[in-house]
Amino acid sequence: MADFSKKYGEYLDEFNSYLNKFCSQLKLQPQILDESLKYSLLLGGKRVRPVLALATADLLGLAHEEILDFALAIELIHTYSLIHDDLPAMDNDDFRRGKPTNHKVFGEGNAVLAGDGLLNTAYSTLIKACYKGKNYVSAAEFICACAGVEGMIAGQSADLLHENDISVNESVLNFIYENKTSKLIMAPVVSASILCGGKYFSELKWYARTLGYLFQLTDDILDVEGSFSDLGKSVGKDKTEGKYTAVRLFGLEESKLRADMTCESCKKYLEGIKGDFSFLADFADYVKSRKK
Ligand code: GRG
Repeated sequence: MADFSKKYGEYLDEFNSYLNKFCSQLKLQPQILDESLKYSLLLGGKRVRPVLALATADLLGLAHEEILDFALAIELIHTYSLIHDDLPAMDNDDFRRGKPTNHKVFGEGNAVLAGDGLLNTAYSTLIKACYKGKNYVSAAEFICACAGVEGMIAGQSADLLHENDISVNESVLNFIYENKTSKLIMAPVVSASILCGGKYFSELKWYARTLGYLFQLTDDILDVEGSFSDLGKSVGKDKTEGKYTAVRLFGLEESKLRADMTCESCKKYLEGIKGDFSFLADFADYVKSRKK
C-alpha cells in the first residue's frame, strides 16, 4: 500500500497543479463569482475522479495531456454537485471538506450561481477538447451522459423523492447508487478507454460501475461510523433525514460484508486486462477502507 499512497500523491499533485493553473487563468467578474467558484474548487477533497482518470490513462498508455481536460471537467461537475447538494433546499449542510459550505460563505443565490458556473465551465472545457477528434467527442458525450438527466441528476432526484420512505427496496437503492454516485466515478475511467478507441471498455466499465457502488456503500457506512474530523462534514444525517441507504436496508454489519464482496468484484473485473492494473486494484481496497 506504500506504493499506492506514493502514486496517489503523485497523481494528486499533478492534478492539483493543473487545477491551480486553470484557476489562476480564470478571472471572473464580478469578484464574488470568481471567489465563490474558486472557494469550493480549491478547498481540497480527495480528487478521486481525476486520480482515476490519470491512473487509467497510465494503464492504457495514454499521455496525461490527453486526459487532463477531461479530468478537470469531471472535477468541476463534481464540485458543482456538492455545492448544490449542500444547499438548504437539498441536504442543508453547513460543512464540506472541513470548511463552511459555499452558501454559508457567499449566500444561497451566489452558491447556486457558483454551481451553475462550474457546470457551464465544465461543458466549455469539454467542447474545446472535442476539436481534437472523434474519440474526444465520444468521451465528452459519455461524461455529459453520466452527469445529466439519465445520470447523476436522476440519482439525486430519486434520492430526494425517496427521503423518508417508510419501506426501502434494493432496486430503488441500486438506482440511486448507480446514478448519484457510480456514474461520475465511471466517467473518468470509461472516458480514458474511449479516448483509446474503446480499449478494455467492458472490463473498465464494470470495474468503475462496481467501484462507484463500493464508494457509496462506504459513504453510507461512514455516515454511521465516521467522524466529522476525518470526513470534514456532518455525520449521522442519513438517519435523521430518512435517507435511502444500504445501512437502512441491510443493517451495518451486512453493509460491511457487502463492501468486502463488492471490493473483490471490482478487482475481478480487472483480471481480463493485460497490463499493470495493480493501482486500480489497490484503489478498490483504498475505497473500502477509507475513513474520509
Ligand atoms: C446536486 C445534481 C446534484 C447532485 C448531487 C454529489 C451528490 C449528487 C450528492 C452529494 C452527496 C453524496 C453522498 C453523493 C454521493 C457521492 C459522494 C460520496 C460524493 C462525495 O464525493 P467525495 O467523497 O468528495 O469524492 P471530495 O470532497 O473528496 O471531493
